[in-house]
Amino acid sequence: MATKNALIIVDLQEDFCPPNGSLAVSGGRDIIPVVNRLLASSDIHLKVATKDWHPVDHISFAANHPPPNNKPFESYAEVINPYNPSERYETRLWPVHCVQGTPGAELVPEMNVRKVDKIIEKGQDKRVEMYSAFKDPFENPCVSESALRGYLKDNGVRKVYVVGLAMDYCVSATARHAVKEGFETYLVEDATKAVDPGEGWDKARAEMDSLGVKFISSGEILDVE
Ligand code: VGL
Ligand code: ZN
Repeated sequence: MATKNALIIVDLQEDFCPPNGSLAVSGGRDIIPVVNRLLASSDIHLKVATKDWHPVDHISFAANHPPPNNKPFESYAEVINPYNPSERYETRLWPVHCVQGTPGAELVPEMNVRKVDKIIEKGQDKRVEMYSAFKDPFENPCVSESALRGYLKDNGVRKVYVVGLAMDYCVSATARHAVKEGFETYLVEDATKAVDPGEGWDKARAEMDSLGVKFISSGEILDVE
């Protein structure tokens, strides 16, 4: 049997999209038609959508930190791994976004969700940021792991196409993680947008490249049909 592949649609949710998203990524809505074409492709065997799914007291929300270092997009906070207190890192603070059960956490309604085989939630543990849709942090001791790795492995997937929002945060972390987990990993460049489209895009692309993520356009995938 030919190698099984999967589409991973990262966080294509209202809060990451204009016009009303609290953490709207510029052009975020424009990728939806491209994602729908990929969802319709019979050359992609398994389709997964992830949802950023935070409790209201999540550590990544600027509003949950004391002033003056609590400005969304600008401030950073120190995060301590609860299982390994010597492991500390700076993490960027965001507007309140994708709170469980709120309209901002909904998948965008234009996406053809009937073609999605599995929805995977991430970022539920208030103590850690979770950009990667696999787990966080990557190295053990892990604080938060989603069902993604098991779902892909159980279904015999070897190759993944990563799309969604935002390219320089959750998409990049998910693609890098996928490589580490042994998947042949492609970023579909016309099906993603960055929070910081200039420098942020370039830096994330270089990071993914150095770890072995490959780059492709949706046309190259859909052409083979
Ligand atoms: C994301 C910032 C905070 C993302 C999630 O989906 O890229 N970015 N939470
Ligand atoms: Zn988030």
